[in-house]
Amino acid sequence: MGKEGKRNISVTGDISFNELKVSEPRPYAAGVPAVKVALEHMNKESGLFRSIKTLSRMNQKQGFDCPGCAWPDPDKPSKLGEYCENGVKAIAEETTFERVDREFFQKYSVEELSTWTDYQIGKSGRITEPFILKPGETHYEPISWDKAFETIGEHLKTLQSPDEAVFYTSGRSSNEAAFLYGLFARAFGTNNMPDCSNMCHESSGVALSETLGIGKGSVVLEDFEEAEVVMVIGQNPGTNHPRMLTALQKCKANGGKIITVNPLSESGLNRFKNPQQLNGILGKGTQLTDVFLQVKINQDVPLLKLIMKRLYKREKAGEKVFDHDFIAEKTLGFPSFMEDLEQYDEADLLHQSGVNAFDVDLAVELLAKRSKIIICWAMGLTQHKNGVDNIKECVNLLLLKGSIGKKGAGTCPVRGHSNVQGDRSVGIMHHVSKPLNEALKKEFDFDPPMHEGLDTVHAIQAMYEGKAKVFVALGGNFVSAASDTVYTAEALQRCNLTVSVSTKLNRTHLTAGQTALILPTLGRTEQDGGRFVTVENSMGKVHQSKGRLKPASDQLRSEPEIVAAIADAYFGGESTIDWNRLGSDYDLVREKITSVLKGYQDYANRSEGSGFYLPNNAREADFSKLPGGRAQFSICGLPDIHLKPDEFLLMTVRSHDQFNTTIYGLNDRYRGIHGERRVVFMNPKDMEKNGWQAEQIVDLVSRYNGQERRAQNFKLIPYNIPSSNLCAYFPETNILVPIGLYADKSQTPVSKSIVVAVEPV
Ligand SMILES: Nc1nc2c(c(=O)[nH]1)N[C@H]1C(S)=C(S)[C@@H](COP(=O)(O)OP(=O)(O)OC[C@H]3O[C@@H](n4cnc5c(=O)[nH]c(N)nc54)[C@H](O)[C@@H]3O)O[C@H]1N2
Ligand SMILES: Nc1nc2c(c(=O)[nH]1)N[C@H]1C(S)=C(S)[C@@H](COP(=O)(O)OP(=O)(O)OC[C@H]3O[C@@H](n4cnc5c(=O)[nH]c(N)nc54)[C@H](O)[C@@H]3O)O[C@H]1N2
Ligand SMILES: [Mo]
Repeated sequence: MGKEGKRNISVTGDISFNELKVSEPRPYAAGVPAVKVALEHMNKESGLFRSIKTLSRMNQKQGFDCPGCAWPDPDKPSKLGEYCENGVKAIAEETTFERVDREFFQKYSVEELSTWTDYQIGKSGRITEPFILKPGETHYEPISWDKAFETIGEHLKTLQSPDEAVFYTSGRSSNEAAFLYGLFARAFGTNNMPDCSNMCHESSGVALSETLGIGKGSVVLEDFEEAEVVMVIGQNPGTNHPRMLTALQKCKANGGKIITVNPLSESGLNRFKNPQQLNGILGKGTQLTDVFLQVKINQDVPLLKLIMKRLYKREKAGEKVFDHDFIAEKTLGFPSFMEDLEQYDEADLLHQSGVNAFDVDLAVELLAKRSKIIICWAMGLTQHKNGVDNIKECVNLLLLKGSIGKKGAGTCPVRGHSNVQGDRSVGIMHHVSKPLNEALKKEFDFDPPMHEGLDTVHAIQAMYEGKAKVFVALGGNFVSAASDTVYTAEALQRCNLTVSVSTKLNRTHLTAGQTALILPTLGRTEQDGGRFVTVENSMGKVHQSKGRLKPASDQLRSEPEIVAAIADAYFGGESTIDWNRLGSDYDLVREKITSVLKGYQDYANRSEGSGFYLPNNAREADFSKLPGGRAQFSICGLPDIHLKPDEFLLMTVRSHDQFNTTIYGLNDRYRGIHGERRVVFMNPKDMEKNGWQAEQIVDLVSRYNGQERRAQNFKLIPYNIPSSNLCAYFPETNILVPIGLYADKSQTPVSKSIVVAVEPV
């Protein structure tokens, strides 16, 4: 323990090296190795018999929703079970035999645990009962559920204003838990509801709402079978949404073409060997990408402008390239958009994008002749200063081609967490929604707060400045996921109380407030007293999820129960809402959701089986709520990135062996990295120019606004990446992302464009 009773917590853990082995990147994704690796993970964590039983229920009707990504399930799932290697790893993590129990916390202090790597922390297992870390104490100790809720209630009551509390949500919570949580925050009196979307697809939400009138994508899974062209921009589905490869494979089988835009040639977008097909196991698999545009980091806007200019050139030459009927009937702003586009110089755009002119022509050729176009994207577009513009530029292209609101075409922001979209739909947001507030008032008879709350970045700043004092997290690992790790850790440690509703131990439990509580909850795979919950996938379909396994401990409570008990402890019976009943009766929660929100009628019945779609105006090409009743063209400027000669632009990505801050293992098989995470990918010419060697040890240093931030100990890996660009894994590099640097309008930290210097040690 340090001076003044402050705990001496490491925010990075051990940064020494393991045993790095480098091989050539894989030429294909999945195939037999995927099956093998998946089964190894399951067997190691939770035994083979239990694994097979679990997997057979995953993503099936009557089964549970995979706790991995939000990619939708087909209506007719495979008899083998509908899952991928990384879904299996997610299950293995949750069903592990390891336990974080009384003995564990007696043995290890929080200071000692903080010196472990994230990998070691995560592997310590499932939390078995509620624990408290008291002011000045070094070890967590058990606490009863009642006492834990009482402690939270007391802290909340001592606040000067409800806005001194922050209620964070990660995207694994069910609709039922999230609805209750949002209801409680508002009844308590604040809109301080930052959520993981703020760091994820917020830029998509903002851009799509402003241009198409809905913050979600417009396509459904079947659209991939009809699409003539799918563009995959800034996304690595082979690792992060492996089941999407099956959809791309179907698209190709029907004659569709795939254009990939990425600084890296990701294996998953090259050749795909579907492990659920004989040809995938024995044969060569399917070549997915037809045209690969190796764009420089954050140069997608110049590239898209170049593509649109070249399409326009063909249009002017007499070809029918644009959909003029659609443009005239359904859109606003076309003339000024074209006028703006005219002013850019093609050679400049080409140079800035870093892409080969020949490849651009190939892409233009594919796009010119086809109109059923889907654009898919993820973090490669959203996590930049101009993240919102990146997406608006994609929308511009789709509008020119009339590729919205018809079969086989549309927007496809590929969501991250399995229920991140559902949490938003049922009310987790820091913005004020007037219709929602009015409906809540009518249904529950209280006045929801009408002022904006704090998003992730601003919640951290408020905690740092002492303006927010209680932090509650429904899932997630806030300190490791958010930007500027040292600053964020300090912000949390300045709180009077931090509360984590969690399945497994993580670093946020260690960067604790003066008092900290860990409330252990059920995972997706686990039985919840015969009840089911509901979730919404990336394409807006709501369906049931029901766990089947015996819970990791008989002391675990469900998220809705925990949220309701916190509310009850705070209100002490003086509320217009019957919290205890809502916490136990999920049907009642669903009835309330139906009364308060549109699109959930006959909720429980319709969510059975493959579920039901929520209303989606863009899918219907209905833009009546937008200015002029039309979809909007947007004028987007070029990205404002200017590197000095010794500077690089760093993107922070996921390895093949992690789910966000949960580290499954130390390999990134597709990129040829084994046994180590502290690596940074660099163009061989940049290495040569600086006289640096492969596997040389360097620090990455950000000097944003004259303030130094340093990530120590990385090994340089020569890699096929554009010059002056770098790539390393998150969360090890979050320490470099300045808290004050985030996307315009969406406030998403710029995790994909961090200006750094590379310093050999
Ligand atoms: N197994 C597994 N599945 C996951 C997750 C996980 O951690 N593990 N995380 C889940 C979550 S929450 C999310 S949000 C998604 C994330 O899914 P992705 O967005 O696919 O995840 P990232 O690893 O961040 O990959 C970003 C991709 O964008 C590229 N990229 C980076 N910068 C740029 C750029 O400026 N332009 C372009 N065109 N490309 C760029 C990178 O090279 C990389 O291929 O996955 C979800 N699914
Ligand atoms: N540098 C950098 N930073 C990033 C990103 C990036 O690309 N680069 N990506 C960002 C993105 S896209 C996202 S979404 C965020 C993710 O941010 P978070 O959602 O906050 O982080 P996760 O790592 O997904 O959270 C993992 C923890 O969730 C808990 N957990 C798991 N399952 C459950 C459950 O069923 N219930 C409950 N209550 N808890 C559970 C476990 O305790 C586990 O330790 O990170 C962001 N941070
Ligand atoms: Mo995400």
